[in-house]
Amino acid sequence: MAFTPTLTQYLLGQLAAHPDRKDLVLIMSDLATIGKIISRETNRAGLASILGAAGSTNIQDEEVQKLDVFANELCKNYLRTTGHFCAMASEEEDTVVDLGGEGKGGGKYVIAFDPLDGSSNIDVNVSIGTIFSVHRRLPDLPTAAPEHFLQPGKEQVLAGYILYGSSTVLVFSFGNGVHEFTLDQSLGEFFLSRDRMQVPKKCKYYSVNEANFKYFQPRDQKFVTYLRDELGCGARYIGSFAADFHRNLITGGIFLYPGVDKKGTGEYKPKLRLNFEAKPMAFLLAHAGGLAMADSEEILAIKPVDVHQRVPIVMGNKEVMREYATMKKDA
Ligand code: AHM
Ligand code: MG
Repeated sequence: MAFTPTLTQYLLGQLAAHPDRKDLVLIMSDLATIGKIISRETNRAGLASILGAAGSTNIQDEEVQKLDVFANELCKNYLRTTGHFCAMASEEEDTVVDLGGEGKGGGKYVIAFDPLDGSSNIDVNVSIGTIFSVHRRLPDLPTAAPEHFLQPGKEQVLAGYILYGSSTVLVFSFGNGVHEFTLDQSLGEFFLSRDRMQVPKKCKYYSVNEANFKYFQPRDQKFVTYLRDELGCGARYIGSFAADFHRNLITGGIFLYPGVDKKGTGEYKPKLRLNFEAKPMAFLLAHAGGLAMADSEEILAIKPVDVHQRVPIVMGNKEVMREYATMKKDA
């Protein structure tokens, strides 16, 4: 019987090789525990009747689902006990949350969460995910200062997601390789399933809500047409970013959520959030040989101006992304 390393073994190996990474190793272990709890709740959500809307809206006027509330409260309350974080920002929180880590002798980091991404898919048994992004706390600022979350993505020290799909998988990077661990539910342990992930050379799929095609800028329309008609990519779109990202990371593909102008005002509005969705995925992609852009900028280079800022996203295979950059210049 062959064994692959458990997450614990992998993290202990990281600790031995990089003693300076001790805090991050402990943080990753805490995040894995959070993932196990959300995975359990997701699996029994129907039974526990916690599916459906909680009856409130978040700061972006989207309906909050009960599982979103659960996941958000869990992230907040669990991480508060660890002492590693001074603050958390969440897609589900209007303002930055003070996690009080400073008083526990630490609080050197801040974390941004999309506690349950793809929430429109909860009630229909389609994959959802938890996305996280960790930065060092900035010096000389109060614990819950928004400025901690206005750092560009290239400053992330840890990013990843937990995807609750046919299996629960954890994908993360400290900035030296992207790794996937799969949860054995019966043992409650994550096992290494893909080491040092790299986006395959071939761009197999394009993933976009094509119903929005007519509302895209001409250059985004041109790129989608190129992917479909010239590169011959197949179409795959789940509508859960973590799930769409994960598939494309494994199979090769381009994910797009460009700005849309539904009112004909000439303003192309993005949907996905820089801190909670774009930055962490761009970090993983960069360490897996891909590239993520927001219009003409690399996502990792963008310094957020607002904690809840949204950005257009085009990301995936580097060679194909280079074509996108060229198209933009010509547009
Ligand atoms: P959410 O974080 O509120 O769940 O919204 C984000 C989701 C992403 O997971 C997904 O890529 C996108 O919204 C789907 O949007 P659409 O339904 O417009 O295609
Ligand atoms: Mg969400």
